[in-house]
Amino acid sequence: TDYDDCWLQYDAVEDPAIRSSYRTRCTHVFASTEGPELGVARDELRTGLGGLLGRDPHLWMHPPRSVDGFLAVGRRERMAVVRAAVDAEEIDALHEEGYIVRSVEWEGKDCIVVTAATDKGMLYGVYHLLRRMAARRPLADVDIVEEPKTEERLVNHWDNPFRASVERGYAGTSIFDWEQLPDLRERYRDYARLLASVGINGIVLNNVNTQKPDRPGANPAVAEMEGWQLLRERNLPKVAAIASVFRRHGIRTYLSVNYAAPILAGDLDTADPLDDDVARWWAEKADEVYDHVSDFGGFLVKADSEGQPGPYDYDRNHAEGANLLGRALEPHGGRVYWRAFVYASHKDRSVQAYDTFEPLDGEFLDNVTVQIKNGPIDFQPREPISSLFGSMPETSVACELQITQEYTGQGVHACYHVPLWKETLDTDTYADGEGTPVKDLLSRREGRGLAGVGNVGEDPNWTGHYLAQSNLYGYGRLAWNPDLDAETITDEWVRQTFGNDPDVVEAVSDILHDSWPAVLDYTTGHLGLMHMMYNQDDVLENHYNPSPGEWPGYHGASEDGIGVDRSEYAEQFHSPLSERYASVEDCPDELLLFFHHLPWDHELDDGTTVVQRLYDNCFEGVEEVRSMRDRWAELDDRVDTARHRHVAERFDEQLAHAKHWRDTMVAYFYDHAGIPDAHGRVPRDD
Ligand code: BDP
Repeated sequence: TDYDDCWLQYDAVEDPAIRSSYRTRCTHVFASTEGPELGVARDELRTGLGGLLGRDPHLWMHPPRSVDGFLAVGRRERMAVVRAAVDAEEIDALHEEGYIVRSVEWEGKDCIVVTAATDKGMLYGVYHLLRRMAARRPLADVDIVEEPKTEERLVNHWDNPFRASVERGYAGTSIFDWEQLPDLRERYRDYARLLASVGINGIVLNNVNTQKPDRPGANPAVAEMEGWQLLRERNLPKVAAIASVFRRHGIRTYLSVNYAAPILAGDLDTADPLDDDVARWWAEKADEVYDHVSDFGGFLVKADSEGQPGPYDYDRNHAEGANLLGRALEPHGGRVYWRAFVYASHKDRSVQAYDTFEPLDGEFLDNVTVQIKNGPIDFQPREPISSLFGSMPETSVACELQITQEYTGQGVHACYHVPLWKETLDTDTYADGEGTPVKDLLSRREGRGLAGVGNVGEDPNWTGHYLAQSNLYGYGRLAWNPDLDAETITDEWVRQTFGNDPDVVEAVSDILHDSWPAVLDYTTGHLGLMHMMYNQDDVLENHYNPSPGEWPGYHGASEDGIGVDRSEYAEQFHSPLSERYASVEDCPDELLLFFHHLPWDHELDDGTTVVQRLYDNCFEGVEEVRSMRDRWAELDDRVDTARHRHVAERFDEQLAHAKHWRDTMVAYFYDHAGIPDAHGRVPRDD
């Protein structure tokens, strides 16, 4: 193909001992052929083993004879070799998406068994095996029993159908060609492979902004291009075609819908959730969708937010709003993802979600999930967790993360989000006393899990920046198991993507782990400031360049100090988080100016003043980028030329842009504080 394989590179094993051990066990493959997911598994084994072993594997319909060993993929009840390796009780106890990968000696042969209770489980097991081989880990005594820790692991793709674009997509145009659909492109399959390989089990195809009233192109002449059009009968075969590809990879398809769809796509004059005609319209629409896509996942809704219609238009609350759709989907086993990102009356947006949703806890139907962004503002480089986590015990909740780098350098800067997400997931909400981290609220219950706003586009490297592939990979792995630590995920990704040269693994891992702190330093000064970036809409660079003067309400800079007093937000947390955030002394530095407005010369723990720390961090951020760039440069003979050059150029651009950020930020701070930098860097002489 003319696009990259990302982490499914399958480079040939060079070490003779490892290669021979792999060849003994995996040259011959006895794999079930039933079920579509097993077809995908066999294809992946053909490609993967072909690459890793340096020769095509032989696929058998029965256990191969006269060989030293083989790989068996199938159900226990169908294969004697699987029965020799796995007890019936083990399978019975296994989660339906779980799997077992185990070595066993069978009739004198060295075998590896991949088995599960479902075909999908076996597909995941095959990906696990290949991942392990890509990292050159031994197979001789392998014994893995794996189950996902979360049920719902979604990518929110944010495609703008018929516009060939992706909202907040920085990787070129859209891969979905809605004009040509239901004709399929090979790329859809490869996208599905990438997602399945990390355990993603749902995809919302289109953007949550299903209608863009205040954006360019939003006039009646282009209404044909609005996302809500996907619900029209004539477009459902297109959705069904995509769904057929994802289904084989264990992924259910969902759509974002417009709350006013009964008016827009139907002929009603209201979308009032308590109106019988409206309820009937949605029920019939759901029937129609399921006629085309029998395992359709459900609807995602952005309501009463940034110009999108919602229940508030009819003086109804968000439970009434969401349950209307829940009832329509319920007979088909579908689910509503209802976003908590509501914009309404509040002056400071941080308190809005809790005020809107917490009082409604217990009123949502079982098949409604409230989808909550990790933080209260909007995917900023760092935010405290949303106060809704741990405040809705009777409601299914999902955590929405941004894989795409909207506020963290877009397709140009390296910014590895896994440590950011880990921070959110590991934060203790104290909802049930100590030891109730966010990740536990998302685990092991139907309707709970993670939703990641995607970063894939038509670019040959899929994500705009080769290093940004790590964010898609890391998101999937964390969604599967939020307990994984960042280092493990990084190591897996680097080995599969750039190979096992220890120097490369170390250097790329270090670069990834240094990248978020660097971005935090030069884009925020690293004390918890929000929205320092350009916010003017309608331009591609929106949220990319510095523009601290634009929305001072979010960061509170004035002559007497900086930061915003968000004590009202702090109060929404359980104790002791609420007290910790409310106290200037106890609030962690990295969130200090999120919660407090402080004088510029307020002294931090180490004796530095606020303004001095901001200066220092902005300067430091640039040096961190320089050091990432230099480390990458040293890999020029270790990474293939095309990828090396691409990333090197991005680092040059990032360095120049980081300086621009630094200079803009420190000048802005100086203008308000009037206090020069202790090291003479601000104000500048020139
Ligand atoms: C903001 C994005 C905007 C999204 C919105 C959302 O700038 O494109 O539509 O969030 O999540 O971050 O709904």
